[in-house]
Amino acid sequence: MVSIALHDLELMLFIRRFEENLLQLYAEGKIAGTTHTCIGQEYIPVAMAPLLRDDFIISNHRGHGHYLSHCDDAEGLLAELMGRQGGASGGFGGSQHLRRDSYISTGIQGEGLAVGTGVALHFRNSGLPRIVAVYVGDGTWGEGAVYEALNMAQLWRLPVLVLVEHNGIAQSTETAHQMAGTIAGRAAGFGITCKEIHSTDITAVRAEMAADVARVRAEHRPHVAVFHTLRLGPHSKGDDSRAPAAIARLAERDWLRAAASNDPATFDRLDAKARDRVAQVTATVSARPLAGDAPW
Ligand SMILES: Cc1ncc(C[n+]2csc(CCOP(=O)(O)OP(=O)(O)O)c2C)c(N)n1
Repeated sequence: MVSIALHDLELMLFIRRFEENLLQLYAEGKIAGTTHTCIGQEYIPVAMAPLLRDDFIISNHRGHGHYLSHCDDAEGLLAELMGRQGGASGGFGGSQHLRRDSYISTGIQGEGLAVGTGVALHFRNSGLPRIVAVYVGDGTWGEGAVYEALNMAQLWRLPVLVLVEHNGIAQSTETAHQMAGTIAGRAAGFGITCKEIHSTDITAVRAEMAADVARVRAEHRPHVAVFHTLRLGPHSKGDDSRAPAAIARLAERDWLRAAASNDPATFDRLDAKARDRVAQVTATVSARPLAGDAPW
């Protein structure tokens, strides 16, 4: 039995239906470029967003759920993806490059941690009580920039919270085939604390994270949280290299299944609401003019 606040379930369902709709729009040729959906992982940013309201968020290539959770700007996101006016990055950044006042994303693996360490240095030097939360995948721990950033963050006592969405696969390579040791062990090499979170119950995840976020803020030091999660969609649009049976096994742990069986009536009501909102956002954005020529 899981207990999910209605607003959390509503947002998680909205992200799920929003991204399913994106895959459909790609299939229909209404979106160009690329997209990486976070289907199965939605509960992580929805759990984190209320803990990080006044902080700085750095996202990655799989960032729609992060953006919708932290920025609440579905029209800006879809307009960005469809190259329409009102897009988060003026219609020129696309899926992987979104920008708001205290939010940026990058498709370059590892870049987020390097940039985030610099932003955290600024916060510390300015005496601001803000922290930087950086979302990374487990496969990104193969990038050297991650270790340079962790080293400086720990040495300089910077408030960097690393949120690792450990879905066990990077594009088509299983983590077990490319990672020696563990993320926790690597963090420990720098003297950085690390917590592993196995639950997909949003309420439990948020409760687990609250004290760690407060400590990063109060003590000015980095911390790594590893969310053992599941990627249920393809890496990008239609490039899933896994056997259907393996994906079906993963889907048994989908938070959505637990929520649906927990309280079917509430689930159906909120799911219908999410689907309606997606249809409405799509209609609004589709009617907008194209963003126009790039300014460069
Ligand atoms: C520096 C760099 N190298 C390669 C890529 C191509 N690429 C995009 S996503 C990805 C896999 C990322 O895996 P992981 O960090 O585990 O995140 P996930 O996709 O599982 O969320 C790769 C290799 C890239 N974006 N940046």
